[in-house]
Amino acid sequence: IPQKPVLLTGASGALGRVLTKALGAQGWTLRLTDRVPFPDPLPEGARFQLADLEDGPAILRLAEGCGTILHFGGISVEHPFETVIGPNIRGLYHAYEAARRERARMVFASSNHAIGFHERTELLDDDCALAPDGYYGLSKAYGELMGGLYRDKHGVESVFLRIGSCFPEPIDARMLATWLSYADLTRLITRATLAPSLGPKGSVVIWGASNNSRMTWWRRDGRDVIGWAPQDSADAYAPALEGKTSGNPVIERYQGGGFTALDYSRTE
Ligand code: NAI
Ligand code: 15L
Repeated sequence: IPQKPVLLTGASGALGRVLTKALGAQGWTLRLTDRVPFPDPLPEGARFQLADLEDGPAILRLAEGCGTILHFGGISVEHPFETVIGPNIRGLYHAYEAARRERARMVFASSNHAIGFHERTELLDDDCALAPDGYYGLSKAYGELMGGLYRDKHGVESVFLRIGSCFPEPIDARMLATWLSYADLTRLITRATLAPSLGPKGSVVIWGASNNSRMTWWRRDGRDVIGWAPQDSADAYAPALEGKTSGNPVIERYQGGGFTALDYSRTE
């Protein structure tokens, strides 16, 4: 288990609750925060504090003494620019300032939507071009760039998790490729936190998908550096889900799926 407390932002959200339960059960000392109350019983040794990510001094205080920041808080789906910018840009800056002050490692919940406008026929490595599919994806791409700045200028380590679709189970055909099980997420966060080194660069990108045979879009990443390999698979859901496509050619063309088609006005 980690030697220092671990700060988890977005603790009251779907993945925050999953991680709180799982990491708390492993005996981790968790500092939890969100702008809405934590709805579950707190694991032993965990503390929850309400805070807005836009409140920089509050985030600095929360991170005091922490060795890792699991940054899961923020807007988690596509929204107008003005809605995204506060939580996901200003809030992210506060989280990185806290990591810099504490010399803590950042584990950033990035998203496949940072690269969502790559076509499904492409096979991407971790150094592929960013191709955000909306203002939300753009905020995740900015987060990865900010992590690069804090690495190069201040030596802050980052694990950038380009999470696919992390839900209890896959629910459509796209998720036969993109699904990440909760158990694989938990193991991923454990390795991202405990890995003694992030290699010579000081940061790694990880494609956050389970061991799905339809995941033919994402290839090389830093999983060997942290010692993670997914163990679950969406394959068993294929008979039930392979017909569950959208019928929309834009959605089916791009890796980001539904987000790419929102407010889409290209005509050619
Ligand atoms: P969620 O929306 O359930 O949780 C996000 C949490 O952040 C919420 O509890 C919300 O109250 C909190 N939050 C939002 N703005 C805040 C602010 N200004 N200050 C403090 N807290 C704030 O999302 P979910 O599904 O748990 O995702 C967690 C993270 O993982 C997000 O950053 C999301 O972008 C990322 N992610 C999730 C994926 C998934 O499949 N669930 C896929 C890719 C990325
Ligand atoms: C995300 O980034 C979202 O947070 C999540 O709600 C899903 O939409 C996921 O991507 C996905 O692409 O399935």
